[in-house]
Amino acid sequence: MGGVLAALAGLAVGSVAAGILGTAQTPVVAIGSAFIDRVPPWLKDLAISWFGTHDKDALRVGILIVVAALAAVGGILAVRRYWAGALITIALSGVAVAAATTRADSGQTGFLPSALAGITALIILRLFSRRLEPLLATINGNSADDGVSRRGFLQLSAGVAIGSAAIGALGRVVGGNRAAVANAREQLNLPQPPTLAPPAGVQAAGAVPWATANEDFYRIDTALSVPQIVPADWKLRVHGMVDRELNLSFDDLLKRQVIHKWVTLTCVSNEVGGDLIGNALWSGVLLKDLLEEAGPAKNADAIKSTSKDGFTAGTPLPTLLDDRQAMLAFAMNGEPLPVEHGFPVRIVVPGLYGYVSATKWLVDIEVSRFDQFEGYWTPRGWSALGPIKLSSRIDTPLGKNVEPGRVTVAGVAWDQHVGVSKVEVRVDGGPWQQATLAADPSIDTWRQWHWPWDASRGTHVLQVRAFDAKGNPQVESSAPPAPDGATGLHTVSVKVG
Ligand SMILES: Nc1nc2c(c(=O)[nH]1)N[C@H]1C(S)=C(S)[C@@H](COP(=O)(O)O)O[C@H]1N2
Ligand SMILES: [Mo]
Repeated sequence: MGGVLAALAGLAVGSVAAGILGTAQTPVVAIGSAFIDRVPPWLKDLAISWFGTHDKDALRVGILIVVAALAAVGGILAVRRYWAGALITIALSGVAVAAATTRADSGQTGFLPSALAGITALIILRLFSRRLEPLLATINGNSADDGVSRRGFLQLSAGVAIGSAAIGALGRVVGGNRAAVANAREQLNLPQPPTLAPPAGVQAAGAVPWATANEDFYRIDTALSVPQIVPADWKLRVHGMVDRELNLSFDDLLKRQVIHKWVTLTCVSNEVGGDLIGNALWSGVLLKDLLEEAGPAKNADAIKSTSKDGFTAGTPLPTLLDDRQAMLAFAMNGEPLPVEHGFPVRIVVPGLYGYVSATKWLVDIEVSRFDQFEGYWTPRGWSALGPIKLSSRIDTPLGKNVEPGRVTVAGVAWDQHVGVSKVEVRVDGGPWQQATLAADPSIDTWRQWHWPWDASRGTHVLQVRAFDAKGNPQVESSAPPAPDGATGLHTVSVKVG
């Protein structure tokens, strides 16, 4: 109890210190971020499949439970031997300090919140063990004032609990960066796309809409605490193997020619049939223009883009210079980028998985060569290059009670920057039947499809496959997401009647 309260007080002080210093490195964030940087890919995939996009909440809770358990042990030890409890406290905060100093975004003061948390916990643990000494003596029959010392222990507990809560509340106030960013985002007046209207799509009940709303857009990143950047403070440096280094402010960006383009983003971790994919109207400036202004060296073949929190992606230079209109995006569906989706500026490259291209909270672009660096995920077991694979998904009818008769089967198929030419569906392993494709503004988005099914009573297996623009069918053999994207046919079982 004393140990847990000491840890709580320490964590509260750590959060306030982080707020005051303007660093994201609270002790929990420091440990969590360092943990995320080191987890093996299979564990990351497991976390995503168990907790979906709540994987980070799960990690936070997990860390708190482990810290509380260790702190409780420390508290129990400290009753007999203060130094034994103190050792656990020092070890815990030591881990947090070490974690904080290894983070790219921690700056020079990133370790301070964790250090202060440790010192606070040590002091409070000492107070508890002082209070408990007389109490122990009473239990052992050496003293008579047990009422007094018991009261003293409870008073101290209440005091520490209330103090921690108050400090925690204060932490929320001084952590005002979040509010400042939210406010600046509200105030932004960005160039609007001519129309937000998506092309007429498939209207079947249960069909996933062609355009994904910002609130529904999947989120994947390594950021335990979302980087908070005020546009006025945003700077982008374009450097490396270039003729001229560029330094751009957010205003500089807005002065350039703005483009608006529908692009379907996909995560390499998306399982067959998964939902780590979304389609949005992005607004921003062409990377091609910027890079040509900087003048990439003839022998450069990649850019290394870096986020505020140290994530990096390696993207092939040709995909940024060809006609696919790779961009520095600042708006999503007519709104400034949501903070979790990279505010104020991110990269969007049609045709490449997010991990090799879609850097959020972008701050740096280095023109380079693939033999000179590795993006964040490459040394973690993922392929250096990440072109999106042709795939398709059934969205309806799923897990519903289906009546016999005419049923609309519908879904999406995608092969960004190649294009989808045909989608087929089959029932119970029977002949493949051609589905109808919805209109499509370009080859850089997914395509909706639908197929009328005369469903008979019983349990049936539906499968879908797509063909690319050149007529190549989707790969049917099953492969997991690692190292370069899942393959296989989406197969669902439907109960009719
Ligand atoms: N800064 C940063 N950018 C990032 C990532 C990240 O971890 N950090 N993850 C990438 C991955 S793996 C994907 S799939 C996309 C997801 O973008 P979204 O969260 O906006 O859907 O962002 C990419 N950009
Ligand atoms: Mo991803």
